[in-house]
Amino acid sequence: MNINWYPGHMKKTKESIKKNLSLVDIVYEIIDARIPYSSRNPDVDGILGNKPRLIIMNKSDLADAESNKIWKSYFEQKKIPVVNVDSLNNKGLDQVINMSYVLTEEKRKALENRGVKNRPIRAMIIGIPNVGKSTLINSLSKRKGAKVGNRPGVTKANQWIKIKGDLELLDTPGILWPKFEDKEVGLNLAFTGAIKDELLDIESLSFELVKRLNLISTKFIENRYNISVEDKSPYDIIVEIGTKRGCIIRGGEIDFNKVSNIILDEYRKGVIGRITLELPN
Ligand SMILES: Nc1nc2c(ncn2[C@@H]2O[C@H](COP(=O)(O)OP(=O)(O)OP(=O)(O)O)[C@@H](O)[C@H]2O)c(=O)[nH]1
Ligand SMILES: [Mg+2]
Repeated sequence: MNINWYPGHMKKTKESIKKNLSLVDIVYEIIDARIPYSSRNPDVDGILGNKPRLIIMNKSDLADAESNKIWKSYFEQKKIPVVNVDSLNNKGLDQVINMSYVLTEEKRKALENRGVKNRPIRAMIIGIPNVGKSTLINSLSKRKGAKVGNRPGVTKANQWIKIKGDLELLDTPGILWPKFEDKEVGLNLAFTGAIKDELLDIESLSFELVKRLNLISTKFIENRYNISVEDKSPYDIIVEIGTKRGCIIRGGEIDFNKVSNIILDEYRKGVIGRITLELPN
């Protein structure tokens, strides 16, 4: 889903998230492990205030394992709790549950002191489009099951889902706007599929991706497409990949649209490799 964000829209979103914030004990801020900086909403700290928060680096399976560790310690140094998750394959979910208990200890104690016993921890997910909010909700709820239904006294529209460890999760995630000001960030979002391929046309985007991948390591393109990239421009490389993959139109010309889609698609699916696009400064 792609959303055009306008100031009015952003304000509304912020308000509705703040309203939901008052219903939960902890927030899961979900980001893309391949672009942990670019996939964070720029205003998230202000929106969350002092609410306990857990950063979920989702799609960790698509990101480089060593870079996952680097980012994890980066956030930990900033005293922001973080877990690596692959919500497509249910990896890291137990850590999410355990950390939820740890991070809400104060709140649980306060409730107990007021005589409220065994009240489930309530959580909600927030994140920019396409980071995996729905997939995470599904994988967390699969383990425990059914919807709780409308809770009396709580806004009708809010459905709660029981998840493992007697937690409850708000079934509607907060969809936040991405950063838009920075060109590099825009490219990262487009490479990973977080925004529609409209920032650049698909052909320019694949050129930029080939350039970027080769900057990280030439082995990715070389191994995947079985070609040498030495002394070749992105244009030459794409022509070679296109030829190999039979992306040819009448007259023997390269079908740049087709080959560009192949390259982008293969990066996004992780078949070119587990590649993290940015590291902490
Ligand atoms: N490899 C991998 N793919 C994932 C993971 N989580 C989500 N995906 C994929 O990422 C894409 C987007 O996932 P969604 O759960 O729809 O993302 P969303 O945040 O709900 O997206 P919007 O509702 O559009 O904002 C889907 O193709 C998922 O299969 C993950 O941990 N690993
Ligand atoms: Mg969704």
